[in-house]
Amino acid sequence: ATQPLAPGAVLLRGFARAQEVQLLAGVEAVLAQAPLRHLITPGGFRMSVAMSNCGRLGWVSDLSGYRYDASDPDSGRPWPAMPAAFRELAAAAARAGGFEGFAPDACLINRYEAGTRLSLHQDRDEGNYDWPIVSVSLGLPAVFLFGGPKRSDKAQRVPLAHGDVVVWGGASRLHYHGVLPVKEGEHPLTGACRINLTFRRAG
Ligand code: MD5
Ligand code: FE
Repeated sequence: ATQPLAPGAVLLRGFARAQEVQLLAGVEAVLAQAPLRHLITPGGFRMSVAMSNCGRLGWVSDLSGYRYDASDPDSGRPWPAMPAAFRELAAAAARAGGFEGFAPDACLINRYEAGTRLSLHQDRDEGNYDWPIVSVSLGLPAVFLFGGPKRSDKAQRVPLAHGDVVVWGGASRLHYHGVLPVKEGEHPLTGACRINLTFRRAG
């Protein structure tokens, strides 16, 4: 079922479930080429989320700032190509959310273990905000914090489970958001973690 969360934000419960095996195989293939790592924020803190990327561009952070880069700073090589199952799912979800023709050039892979959190932030390193960000949750559940255009706006708590997809477009595209610490658990496909894929038009 499709559920509007706010103007421009649509929650597609279970939308990715039919592709779970292909998506997780894609994650494994990408991570074999570009392993997960804990990036350092410009302020010098190690992120609790472990990250990697696929597609033409990847999101990276270091002491000099946040940016999208065509190469993996750990290897110097281009990021792995985006698996076909990723591209197809992202385009189908965007279409279901009202965005026809979404062709992401970046996919950030986030891994959350028990206790991992993502503090409140905006995604504003992309070249254009007319395209949505499509977010796919796999494995352990999490509570997503969906705020407003200002950091101080009150945040709604949205539980996200395996297979849920959210299309964040329109007015919600630049809203503050985060993820509460993930609870311990075991998922039959991912084990003790949550994997989130975010598809972006970055360039
Ligand atoms: C996650 N990841 O669950 C989330 C899903 C990130 C990140 O936040 O930056 O890697 S993406 C959620 C998102 C994107 C753009 C806008 C909004 C949410 N929003 O308006 O709430 O790992
Ligand atoms: Fe974000």
